[in-house]
Order: sequence, then C-alpha cells, then structure tokens
Amino acid sequence: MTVKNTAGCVSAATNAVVNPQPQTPAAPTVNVTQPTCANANGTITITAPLGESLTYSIDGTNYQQAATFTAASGSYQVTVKNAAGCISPATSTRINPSPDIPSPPVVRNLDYCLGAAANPLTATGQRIRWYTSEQATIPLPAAPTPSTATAGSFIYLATQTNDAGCESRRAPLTITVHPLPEITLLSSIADMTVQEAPRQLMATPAGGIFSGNGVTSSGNSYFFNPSTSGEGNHTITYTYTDQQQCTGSITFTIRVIAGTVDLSISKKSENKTTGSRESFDYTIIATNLRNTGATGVTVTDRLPVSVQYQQARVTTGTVQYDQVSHILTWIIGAMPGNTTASLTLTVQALEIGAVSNTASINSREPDNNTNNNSATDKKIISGIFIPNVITPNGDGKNDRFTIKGIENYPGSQLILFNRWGNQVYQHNNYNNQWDGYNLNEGTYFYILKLRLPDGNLQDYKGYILLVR
Ligand SMILES: [Ca+2]
Ligand SMILES: [Ca+2]
Repeated sequence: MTVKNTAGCVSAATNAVVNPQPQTPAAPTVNVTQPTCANANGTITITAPLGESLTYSIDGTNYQQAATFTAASGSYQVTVKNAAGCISPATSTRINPSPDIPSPPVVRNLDYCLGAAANPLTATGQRIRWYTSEQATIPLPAAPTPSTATAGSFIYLATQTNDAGCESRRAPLTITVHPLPEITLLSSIADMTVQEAPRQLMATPAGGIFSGNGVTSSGNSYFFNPSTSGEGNHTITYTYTDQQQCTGSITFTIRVIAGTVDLSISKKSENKTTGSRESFDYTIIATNLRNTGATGVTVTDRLPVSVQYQQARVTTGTVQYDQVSHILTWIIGAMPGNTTASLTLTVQALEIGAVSNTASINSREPDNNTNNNSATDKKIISGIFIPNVITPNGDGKNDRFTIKGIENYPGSQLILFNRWGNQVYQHNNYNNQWDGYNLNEGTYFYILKLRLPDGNLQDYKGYILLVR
C-alpha cells in the first residue's frame, strides 16, 4: 500500500495481504441411536464432517470435541463449528421417548422345613423369567422348584417383560430352608418291670408330644406306664414343632419285663370237730410280701373228692369252681405291694378220715421264692367206717379188714371171734392189717374198742364175712 500527498509525493509501499473468505462447514451428517429398553437415552453421532479442528453441538450453544452425544428424548439441531468459528447449517434430528420399563414382579419370600415338599416358584407379573443370580445372563427354562435338601438361605430372581419386550429389573426371592429341631431324650430308656410306677418322659426342646403304647399325660407332663403297656418292647415317639413350624421327632423303645415278686399263701381249715356230711370252712390267705405290685394273681385249689364244694366268699377278686375237675380258681388279678386277700371256702365232708387239700398261688411275674407258693391243710373228718366183708384173694380190693378212720384213734383194740365164740384174732393197736390169714371162709364176729381222744373206749360190735 502507498500514500500520496497533495504535492504528488508517493510514500514507500507497505505490503498488505487479504486472505480468502474462510469456509463454512457443511451441515453435519448424523447417526441416531434411539433409546431402548436397556438405555433410556439415545445417542447422536456425527459421522461427517470430522476433523481435529472441528467441534460439535446439539443445542447451538455448547460445543464439544467428541462427535457423540447422549441425548434424552427431544428435538436437536446439530451443528459443526470450525476453527475459524464458522458454524455449519443445522441438521435436525430427534430422539424418541424411551420405552416403558415394567417394574419388577411381585415375589414373596418362602420358608421351608428341611426335607419338605416344595412347589415351583411363582411371581406376580407378565412373562415371568427366573434367574439364579443377578449376574446370570440366561433365564432358567422354567420356574424352578427349590431344593429343601439342605438347610440355609438362597435366592432366585424374577423379572417380568411387557408387551413392548422390555424386561424389568430382577426381584430377588429368598428361600430359607430351616433345619428340623434337634431333639434330645432326657428320660431313661432302661428296662422297666410291669409293676413299676410310671416313669416321666422328658425331652428337649420341651413342649412336644409323646405318643405310643403305655403313654399317658397329665397336664403338660407325659408318663410311660408299664402296667398299662404290659410286657414287651414299646416304641414311643416324641414330636416337637418349633416356631418355624418345623417338626422333628425321635423314637425310642422301652422294654417292659416281668419283675420278680414274692407271693405267699396259707390255708387253714376250721378248727372244729367235723364229721361226715358236716360242713366246714377253709380260710385261704394270699399275701404279697413285696412292696411292689403283682399282676395276674391266681389261686388254684383242686378239692379232694372227699369234700363237696358249697360256696366261696372273697375279699377281692372272683371265684370260679369247675364241678367236673373239682378245681377252684380264685382270680385276684392285680395285687398291690404288702397286701393280703382272703377266701373263705365252705365245703361238706363226704368221707371220714384225713382230708388233705392244697392251694397254690401264682402271678404273671416270676416268684423268686416258690417255697411259700402252696399251702396244704390236713383235716380229720372224725368217725370210722367198718366194712362187713373182706375178700383176701390178692386182687387189691378188700383184701384186708380196713376200718376207715381207725388211724385217727390210736390205741384202739380189735378182737375177732369165730362162730363158736373162740377168739381168732386180737390186736391192741389195730391198724388195718388183718387179712383172715389161716382162717376159713365164713362169718366172724368182731369187737372194736375205739380209743376216743379223751382216752375213753367206745365199743363197736358186728359181723364180718370172710370170702376168698
Ligand atoms: Ca413266693
Ligand atoms: Ca379181694
């Protein structure tokens, strides 16, 4: 450039350069990614023009070097500015509203007891999917059925998916498998005898229920009663349900055995002179000598044929009499320790002579002293019977002149005479030994001088026929 004044003088020249007009960038080309189920925002990416000196804006105000914008739903004017500050025409673009994401489905935590049956899980929502963890990428093929084989807690997660195909966040469902209550039996399982007192049953945790043969309860207490269960092995179950409604149980066995007892019996006939056809009483006393009870106590008495049963009265139990076998059975049943029971038996004497009668006692339990389990009474039915024939032929019948009852009158004298009045036999303490030895068949006359208990003699006279 030069300057010239009015005198026409021209200055030295100064160089000046005018640059060409800067270029304005072209309207940008954009690639839009719309919001998805997974991404609520879309993205706007400028694909051209690109260059290190260019900056980008989607609002016309704020420019950035990065060519990608994260953008919420809305309309955007995308421009490019070059280093000269020239701004391109705007390219309009639009980010769609983000699709609806459903809320997680409604699930309910579950509690199980160890080993309990379980059903497939359920959740409330649409198109439920199940996952084993938050990280799992592939849903389970079907609703899972939780295992109750091991105690502990674990989770499954559920989603729902709406009609647009958007899947919710995962809702965790906690499954807790509770262990069963651990039960410990506190009471003894030692053998018991039938007559033992009931044993209290105890286990921990307390508050459960005992059941089984022989088990009784009183309030919250349980007992095992061996007299109810009887002998044998008895299985008892204790069942306890805890706060989680989990039930545990144990079973155990108590063996009930027959304990030993010591029963005794006494038998005494009435102390009175009794003749044939007269009645008299026996008193039978059964005693339990131990302080433990006996069960199934029975007294047996086979009456001799020389007496006739008339009646029986008992303080306890029942009496049966068999007319054929002559066996009297006195069923006492249970007999507490240190007790007695008595039976008064009335009979009629049928024959003269000694009547021996034995009664015996037994119980369900073994008796450890059987020496006192039977008692015999001997009673003399007074009077004598003198036959009128003897047949000493060795056949065992009437071979001797047998005077029934003579043994009860020691010192009695027997004298025999033949038909001519000659004495043929004499014995001062006759004991049924005369058999007509050395005498002819025929009729003989006898005199029996019976020595009475008071020492006096009573004479019996008559005829005896001797036949061989
Ligand atoms: Ca005994
Ligand atoms: Ca004979």
